[in-house]
Amino acid sequence: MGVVLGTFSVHTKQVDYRRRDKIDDELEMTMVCHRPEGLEQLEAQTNFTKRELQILYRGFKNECPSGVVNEETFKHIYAQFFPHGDASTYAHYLFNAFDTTSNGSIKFEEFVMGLSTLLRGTLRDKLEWTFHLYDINNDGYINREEMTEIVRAIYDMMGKYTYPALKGDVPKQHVDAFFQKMDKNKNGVVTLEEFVVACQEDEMMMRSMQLFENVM
Ligand SMILES: [Ca+2]
Ligand SMILES: [Ca+2]
Repeated sequence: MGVVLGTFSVHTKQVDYRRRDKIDDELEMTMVCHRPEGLEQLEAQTNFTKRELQILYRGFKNECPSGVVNEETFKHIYAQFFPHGDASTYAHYLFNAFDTTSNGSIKFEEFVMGLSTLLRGTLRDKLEWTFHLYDINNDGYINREEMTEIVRAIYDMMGKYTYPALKGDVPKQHVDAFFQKMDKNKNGVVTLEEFVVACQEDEMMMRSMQLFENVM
């Protein structure tokens, strides 16, 4: 999660440590001008406080003055964090996972809903979110092609220079290992339940999941 959040944690620190009152005033002004719909409702729907939502909103507006994130912006932000790799494919899938209305842009509301799950959700919530990220065609199953796509995208993002040990056929080995453990009934697809069970019962798998979490 460090990546998307990196941008926002900076703003949080600024608000925490620098001229709090002045920035609070400024924040209030910003909120008056660009108040997202139903902040109270968002507070109820997420695991963030109203103040946290205000701070997140300020960061969001700084990065995306138009009030929505499009895929290009998302890719641009990701590229900065992975200068040695090609993050565009992974950013594409991640964008789709945040864009719950599938209209090609992420509103603040969608952004904080995703963030709330990934940062403050239960383990089950996080695993469900990750499952939907991997289920590219959204049919309720992760098939081998989807898993291959995602693993390859992560490897591309990390880049050959960062991880020189990663070579050509490693993604396939990784996918085979995932599938062997997750596809309990050996029918060639992984359901949400298979995914959750496999992640929870296997410490290695969980560690690997957390590795992936770090790049979200
Ligand atoms: Ca699928
Ligand atoms: Ca299965």
